[in-house]
Amino acid sequence: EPEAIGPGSFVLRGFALPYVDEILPAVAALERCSGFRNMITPGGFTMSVAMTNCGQFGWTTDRRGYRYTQIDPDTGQPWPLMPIAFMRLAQAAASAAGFADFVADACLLNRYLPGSRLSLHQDKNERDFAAPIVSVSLGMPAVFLFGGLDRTDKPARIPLMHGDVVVWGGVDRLRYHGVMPLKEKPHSLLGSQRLNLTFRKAD
Ligand code: MD5
Ligand code: FE
Repeated sequence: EPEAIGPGSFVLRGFALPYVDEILPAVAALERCSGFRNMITPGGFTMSVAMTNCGQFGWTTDRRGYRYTQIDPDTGQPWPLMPIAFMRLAQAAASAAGFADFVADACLLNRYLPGSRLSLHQDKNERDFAAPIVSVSLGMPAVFLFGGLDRTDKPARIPLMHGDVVVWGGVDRLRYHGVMPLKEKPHSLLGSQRLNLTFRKAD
């Protein structure tokens, strides 16, 4: 029962729930190698969302710009391997939304605390926009802002809850989007945080 929110975008409510017991220990393990950090934007602002990555490529930002790297700049080591359960979840969700054979080579992990937000932006550092992006929401609920291809298009507000998965593809892949400041409504399993896993084909 994928719920279409755009011509190429689908919400799969609760799709990640059967994976949560595998995902949380895997996040705990990978963050011991590459910890969550608040990255700096090219404009000099510290992001309120804390990020890390796993997989062959990881998304980073600093004063020099946004890019994908194979090495974690904080450790000088490769990003942690993508856990098998992550790969299975991303592929199954993409397939349920009609995107066959999705193989992610990058997983960005976003940790939101109360007040953390993501301002309107496009995801365009990937080489190939034909592949979808699969996004998994865990923990506290958030209001997702789903805009248009023009920054000034008024965004729709989409509530995303623990276990929800969104697949963004086709003509929606380059739409502006963001996340409203996180409200504190503690989650039974994750406490006062929201964790978002974003699977991409970066290369
Ligand atoms: C989040 N993260 O909830 C979101 C989920 C990011 C980011 O936006 O860049 O880390 S991914 C949402 C997304 C990806 C690609 C396209 C669109 C939305 N879209 O067309 O709306 O932390
Ligand atoms: Fe994004």
